[in-house]
Amino acid sequence: MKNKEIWFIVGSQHLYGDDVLKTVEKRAKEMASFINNKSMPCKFIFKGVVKTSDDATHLIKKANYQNACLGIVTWCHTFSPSKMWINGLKILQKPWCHLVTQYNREIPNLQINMDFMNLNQAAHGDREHGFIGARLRLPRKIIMGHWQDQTTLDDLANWMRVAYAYHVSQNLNVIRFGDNMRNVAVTEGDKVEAQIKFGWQVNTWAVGDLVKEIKKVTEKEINDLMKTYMSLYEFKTKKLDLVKYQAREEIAIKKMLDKYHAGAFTNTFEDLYGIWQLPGLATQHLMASGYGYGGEGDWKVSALTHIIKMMTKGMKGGTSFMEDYTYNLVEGKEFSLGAHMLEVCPSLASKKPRIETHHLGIGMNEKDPARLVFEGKPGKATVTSLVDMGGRFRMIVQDIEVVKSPYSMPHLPTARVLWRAMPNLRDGAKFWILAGGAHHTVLSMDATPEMLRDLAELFDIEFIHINKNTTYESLKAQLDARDRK
Ligand SMILES: [Mn+2]
Repeated sequence: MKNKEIWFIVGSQHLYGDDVLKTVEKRAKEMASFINNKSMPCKFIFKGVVKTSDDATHLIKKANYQNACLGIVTWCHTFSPSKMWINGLKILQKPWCHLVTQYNREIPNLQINMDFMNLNQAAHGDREHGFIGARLRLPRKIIMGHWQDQTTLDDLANWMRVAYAYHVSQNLNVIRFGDNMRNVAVTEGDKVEAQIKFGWQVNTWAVGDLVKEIKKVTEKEINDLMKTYMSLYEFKTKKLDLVKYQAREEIAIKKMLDKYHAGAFTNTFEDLYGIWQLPGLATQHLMASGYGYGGEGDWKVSALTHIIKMMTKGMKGGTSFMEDYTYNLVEGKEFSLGAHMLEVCPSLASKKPRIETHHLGIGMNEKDPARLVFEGKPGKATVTSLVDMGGRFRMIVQDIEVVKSPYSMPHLPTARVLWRAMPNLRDGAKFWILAGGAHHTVLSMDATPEMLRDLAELFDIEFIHINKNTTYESLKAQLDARDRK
């Protein structure tokens, strides 16, 4: 992300004379360098003052074909007649952010005169620019505020992360080891449509291909990875051969992912021929390294886990594949318990995860799979689901608050996260189910609803946000409007 570029393009015109244009350029450079020095996720680079239709088209063409460029930020220091932007914006293939700002923060009471007004007219320049974005029906992020304000900078940083996530998505390969779990509906989907909308190449590899890789892993490779496990996790098992087998699986899966430039994978307990046990610890540690995972062949949630992990890279929270498991319906203590059979990412852990080995009845596990057991750290988070509605995709995001669990659950052999759903469990679960949200989600303590909404807009898919203000009527109206399409 650090090496990618966001291009800052400033709008003006020739009407005001060369002196004004020189000032505009000087200020734009100063603003770009100020923003770039604020440790943004990507480089922020001034690319020019656009004065004509040819200027705009030329720069946007360049932005389209330069791999390092993730997207453009535009701002109109003066009035920049928008007909000159049409041909350029029509061919724009990358994310666009319209930064609504102005150079000065305060109206200079004693100095303000007509010269000042002619130079500093972003307030109406940006409205002209905004109209053409609306008229062209282009997805665009609008950020408003003084360019030195922390809120403006934070908004810009988050949008850069979204632009990076969009780039990651367009280049993502997903490996499916085996098919989806038999008879399950929500993990299905149109893989051709997914490639058109998201860029994902979702393809199958035989479990036998993985078995071949598993056999090739050396003792030295396993011992090296065991050292890493020892440095990160507490060993609560004496069955080291079972932990070593997970290391062997992790190394083999990683080799295949890297060989095919894949960022995400799936498997299913129904198809483990030639493998001793379902990868548990292996999958958990791969997720901690940034790979996406989806259980039971769920390639949509796997791809989304990887994309959200990349979008929030370097942030402090954590992101994981998740599943709604069980409710606590005691009045005043209404919670959802999220977990999976084995595969929850340790980036969510409240303290050092423990490696444990336990019997797993589901699937073809010859021996007890090793897995990381921990409790999730408390804090605000989102759960996100992506479903295929037939001809179109829908992203459903719910605000949640992870809580410190009042239950120690000493016999639960999996990682677990307990949360409060918004607006409350009774309505939150009802709304989620009404919208068709899956039992598999991506839980993120870093991705905000706004980032996810902006990403959905870039993908050109439906977006539903369940939050503290959601009512049955508001949600039903949104869903009905979409289902009528
Ligand atoms: Mn599952």
